[in-house]
Amino acid sequence: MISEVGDQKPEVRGQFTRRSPPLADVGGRSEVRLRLRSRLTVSSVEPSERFTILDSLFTMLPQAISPRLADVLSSAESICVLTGAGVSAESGVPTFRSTGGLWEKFSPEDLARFESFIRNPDLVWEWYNYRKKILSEVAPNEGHVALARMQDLVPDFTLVTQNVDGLHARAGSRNVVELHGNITRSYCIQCKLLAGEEEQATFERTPKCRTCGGLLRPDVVWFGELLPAGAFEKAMEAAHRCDVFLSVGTSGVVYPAASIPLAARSAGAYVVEINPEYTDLSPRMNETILGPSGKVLPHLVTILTQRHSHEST
Ligand code: BJW
Repeated sequence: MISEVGDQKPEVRGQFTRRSPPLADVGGRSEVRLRLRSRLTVSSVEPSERFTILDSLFTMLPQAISPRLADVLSSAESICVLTGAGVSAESGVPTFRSTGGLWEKFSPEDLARFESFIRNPDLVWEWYNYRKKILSEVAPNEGHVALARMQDLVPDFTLVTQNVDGLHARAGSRNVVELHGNITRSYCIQCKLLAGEEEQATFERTPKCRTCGGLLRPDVVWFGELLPAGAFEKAMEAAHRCDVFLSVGTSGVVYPAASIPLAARSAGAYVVEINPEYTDLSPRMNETILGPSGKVLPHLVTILTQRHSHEST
């Protein structure tokens, strides 16, 4: 847990405790769960530095992976992962709702709705261009890379993301199910034609469709809009057939994406959340690993790799 206190000098106090999380067990399985929680007080620390602190602490803690999780991973035939903005945080991409997140500066009501786009398309494009600029300057982190490696270590692997940043594909993940679209694409609100990158390159004002002159909009899903055809269905199918489900770096407040881990749990999967903080979903997980995904996910890959090498000998 991190808290910022006024404008004092940077100060870090770290302490690890094994404690019971504020969890109510849901579903049929009863687990004895040990959680390793890092308790930190960080004053006047920039967001990028906060990760460094959590990173360095978590590096020391492979034992934060519970024996139960190691066990289910060792025999899992099918794994499904849902990621959110937190998985890209260690790359330097701001999340939406955390302190210093995107919504702090820009209200979602102003920017992530079709009506708002119609009211002020220039403002919305300015926001997306700001985010595209950040993306052009960052690279996938160890969490993205770990998930890309995972796809080759289990017979059936599905990566579902709410992120529009394309970092999973850049890390080498294949067939990523993108629930909320992709920021690199845009389409015409009139004739619906997808536009090329060069049409979006006129960043001063809202770009226009070459074919019909209509306004181009980012190919992302705003509030009140339907998810891309087939994406949610594909995610739910994977959630229903998986043995292990990982919910990584999402606050779990946006639906229908947040219902996917819950569906996996109802269908009998072992559902694990990876996040430095507890979320709305935490009480309904089998376990929550409190830590940054860039440090936790490589530990899971190590377990899967060991199993893989056993199988191939
Ligand atoms: C780390 C970390 C580290 C930090 N490692 N972790 C059912 C119930 C209630 C409401 C609804 C419902 N069904 C539909 C709704 C309405 C609405 C909704 O959910 N509203 C809620 C806010 C209440 N949903 C919709 O409108 C959806 N459409 C829909 O349902 O269509 C059917 C329909 C049609 C017509 C009428 C009614 C229904 C569409 C939702 C679209 C969401 N779009 C956005 C913008 C996308 C484009 C863009 O990027 O610009 O998607 S909003 C934004 O939130 C974005 C994200 O994908 C999404 C989720 O955010 P995420 O990823 O969880 O990020 P954060 O910031 O919230 O959390 C980051 C987490 O990372 C934190 O927990 C950190 O602790 C953690 N973290 N560092 C790991 N290093």
